[in-house]
Amino acid sequence: MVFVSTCRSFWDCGSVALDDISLNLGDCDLTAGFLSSSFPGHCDFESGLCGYTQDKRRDSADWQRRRGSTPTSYTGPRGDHTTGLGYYMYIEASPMLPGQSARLLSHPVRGTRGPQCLRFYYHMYGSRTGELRVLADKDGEEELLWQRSGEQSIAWLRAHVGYQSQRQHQIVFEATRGSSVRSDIAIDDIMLESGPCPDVEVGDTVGSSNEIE
Ligand SMILES: [Ca+2]
Ligand SMILES: [Ca+2]
Repeated sequence: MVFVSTCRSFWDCGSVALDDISLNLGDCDLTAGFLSSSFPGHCDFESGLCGYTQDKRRDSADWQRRRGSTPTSYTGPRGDHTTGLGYYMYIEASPMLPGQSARLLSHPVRGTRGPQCLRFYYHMYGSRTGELRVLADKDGEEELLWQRSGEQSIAWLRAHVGYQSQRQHQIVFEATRGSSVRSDIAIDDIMLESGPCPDVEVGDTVGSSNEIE
């Protein structure tokens, strides 16, 4: 780690100071295990599903919790997002048929008048990757909040989803298998907060709602 201070010019060289630097393994927002117990809206899947549940009625498969790579080559992550060594949730495409989906449901979330921000990391790598959708289920009435289709990256990508719901709702992660077994789709480090999504940091090269980690 190198801190570099550069003078703008020979005549314009003010003072620069640094203080209280700390360096931790893992994502800046998240420290594995710690935040999941103290923030109910956050789940890193390290010690379980944090209250997320499988949909048993409106899909044909379940999400699986796993660490390390998925069993199929050329699809799925090599490790989780939190630390690289932890757990994530994913759909295993091999036993599923094309077009079949698995849905993961959050706790009921209270409605608010103001904006809410859902942040999570997703992994969609594989030549025939299907689709990942995020919905807000309000008593069976579903609103599409976010979606991606097809192969996105070999890396974990970040999603910021700002939305508003005055009614109680559940967040639904719905992954649909693509046309081949190379269609594993994974998610990790979900965070749900009240208030608008924070501005994306300087240096984001992919877009306002999508950042390579
Ligand atoms: Ca994790
Ligand atoms: Ca299911």
